Amino acid sequence: MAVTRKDIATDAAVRAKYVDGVLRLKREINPQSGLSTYDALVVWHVRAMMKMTPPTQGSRNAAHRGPVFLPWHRYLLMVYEQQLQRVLQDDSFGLPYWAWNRDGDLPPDQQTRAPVWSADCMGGSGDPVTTGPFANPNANPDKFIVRVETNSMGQLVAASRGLARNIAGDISTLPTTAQARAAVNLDAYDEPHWGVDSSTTLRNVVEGWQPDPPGMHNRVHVWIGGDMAPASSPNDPVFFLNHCNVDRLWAAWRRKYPNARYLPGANAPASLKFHRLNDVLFSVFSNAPKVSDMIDIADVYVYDTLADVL
Ligand SMILES: [Cu+2]
Repeated sequence: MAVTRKDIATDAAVRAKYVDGVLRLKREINPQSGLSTYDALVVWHVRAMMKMTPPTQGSRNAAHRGPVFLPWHRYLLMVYEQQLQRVLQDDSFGLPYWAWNRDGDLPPDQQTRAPVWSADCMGGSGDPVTTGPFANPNANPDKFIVRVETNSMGQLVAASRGLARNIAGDISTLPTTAQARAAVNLDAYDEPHWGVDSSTTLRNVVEGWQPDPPGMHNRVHVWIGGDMAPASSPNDPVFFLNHCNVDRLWAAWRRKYPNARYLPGANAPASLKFHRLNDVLFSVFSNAPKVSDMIDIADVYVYDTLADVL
């Protein structure tokens, strides 16, 4: 039975469950690594970002700046959703999304005060964040502590501090619904040179490299700032809500263009390793699926609505 993924801004029950699930995954410490189940996902994301794909496209990595951006993050979210279901003991729990495109339609000063930033949801801005369930760990009984981060070389290092955000500090507005619809309206999934060049394809535009960078997904990361900026960005639980909306755009595109194909295909050159249709997704865990396993997921989850972005 497929679960339904809902809008965190409008569903108070799913909001409370998501926060509870995050805190449970943060508390669940693996005695060998000293890291929590939640933190292991942060490590996985950093490792994927450090995994460059050979030999000439040095900027493309095993999860970003190329075609696999959407399927790889879909898999990360599916693993995360399964872990949340386990700790919540609720097989019907669907990972919520944050429809940042709807907040992006608001005047700039209202975007920072949208429901997702309320004290019973993600909380607010600051270094450390001072309101909400992930606020200042010294004053908060749940002690939401950032335990891993990346240094200036992009390498993983240990940390012990509160979560940081700098909302609307570097850029004043979120992407809009009109921009999201324009992305979903593009009929090509991706195209040569499969990177962050001038291509206006679904993947390149949704990731945020075109037409006015930073756009879409990238713009959401920059707008929130703080821990959402570096490779360790899954440290902020809002990371997954952002990516769930990104995934929703892909689902909308599949609805609009049911016959459009994922590209590149299985026979593309080895320089596109990790990004081809039959490549195994990069993972630090065993039994990772292939890109092709991420295309049809309607038996795993559905979105409550795609109408706003179609
Ligand atoms: Cu990512």
